Amino acid sequence: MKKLFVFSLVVLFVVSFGINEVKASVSENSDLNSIEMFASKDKTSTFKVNGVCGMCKKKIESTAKGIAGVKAAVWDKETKDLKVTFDSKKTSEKKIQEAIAKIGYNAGNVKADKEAMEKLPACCKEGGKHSDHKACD
Ligand SMILES: [Cu+2]
Repeated sequence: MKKLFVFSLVVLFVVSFGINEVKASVSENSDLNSIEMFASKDKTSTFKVNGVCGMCKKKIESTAKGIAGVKAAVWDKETKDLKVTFDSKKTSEKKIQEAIAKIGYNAGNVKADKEAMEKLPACCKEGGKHSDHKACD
């Protein structure tokens, strides 16, 4: 009789532990994550940014990534294409372009802020050459 009691305790323990584990894995994988993924609308768009060198690349990419909602930003020095992935509920292509224009580059149809452009190293200005400035690669 005692054996049966112990046995049933063990069974009870295993069963309740098992249930907890199932609960834990349900809440981990979860509705919350999938709801969020469902709610966020990721968009990818590509537009031209008239940077010149590797330094421009860093600035352009970090400016884009600094905007809330931007998930990825890659600028190609050769093609001048900036490819951005962003949550369209948090930001927009236009906002990203305006932020980049503010640091001195033409972005898509948004023209560079003139003052910021004047402050760029010579090599980073439109038509600049890498050899114009040692800091530029
Ligand atoms: Cu540059």
